[in-house]
Amino acid sequence: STFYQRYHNLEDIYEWINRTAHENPTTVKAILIGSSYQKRPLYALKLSLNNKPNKKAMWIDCGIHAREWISPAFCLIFVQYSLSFYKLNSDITQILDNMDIYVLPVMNPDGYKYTWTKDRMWRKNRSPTNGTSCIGVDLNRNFDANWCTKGASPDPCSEIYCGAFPESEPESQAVANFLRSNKDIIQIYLTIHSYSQMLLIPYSCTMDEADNHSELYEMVKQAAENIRRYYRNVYTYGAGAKTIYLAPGGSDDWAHNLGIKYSFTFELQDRGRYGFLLPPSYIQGASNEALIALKTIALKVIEKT
Ligand code: 0X9
Ligand code: ZN
Repeated sequence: STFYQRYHNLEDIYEWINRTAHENPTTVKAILIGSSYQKRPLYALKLSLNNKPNKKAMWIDCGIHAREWISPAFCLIFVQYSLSFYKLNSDITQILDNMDIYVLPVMNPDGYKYTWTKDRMWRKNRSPTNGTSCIGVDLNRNFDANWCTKGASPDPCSEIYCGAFPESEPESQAVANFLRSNKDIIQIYLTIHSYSQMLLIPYSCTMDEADNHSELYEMVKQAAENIRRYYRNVYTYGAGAKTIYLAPGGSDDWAHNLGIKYSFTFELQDRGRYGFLLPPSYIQGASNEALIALKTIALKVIEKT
């Protein structure tokens, strides 16, 4: 199997980031957006395939939740695909001709490292809380979107602990700061999770519909139809709170409220047979599905603007 058909530990991913930036000096830049609780760097890759001025942008983050290994694997495949198939595949060419893409392969490096060394099923980051031995905040409950209401927990021992206050964690703060600083150019926010095969739109933090709900709904519907048509696999879709569960403090809802109107969470394969322990032989197929959904959405956004 090739490099991309395997899961990689954190050190190998850092090496890959470095190598990818160095081998593509005109099209890829590694941007340091912050660091984790344990002081590991958070590098996003900026893909900018042509010099067209005033381009819009898309943001993709992977690995918010440590045990969802298919997520960083997808980010690596996506970067590789973009660099290899620009000018060969018309969809990715059109996308990259119209927007720069920022890719954060591992948003939660401390947690990811921990899943490789200590506990494969770890979800949260690794920051401690005073007065308890329980470790970690759920970074996808730590954003400022109806923070710590129903669907999140104030208990540091919970898997869905929201943290001491919104953006209390260096990882969520780094992403929020980057998006705030670049919100005028970033049109699409995409965050990759697993598992359950869902394409989610805001809101998850309330039962309310987003202001552009029907537009977003049409996009995930078409994306799911394309996955079904090309790969014969079923993805459900819709507003997070109604499709999966109420879950406040998520990055997608927060980005939407910031003004990044096209905001999505993808939950990749599978539907529970292997769950978080998706075998490496499924990486390529799962990533192909996410890729076609991403293309469907990005092309729609480009068409509108
Ligand atoms: O609960 C989550 O954070 C996500 N599911 S997961 O199994 N990967 O943990 C769903 C996130 C949906 N979006 C928001 N809750 N904002
Ligand atoms: Zn997740």
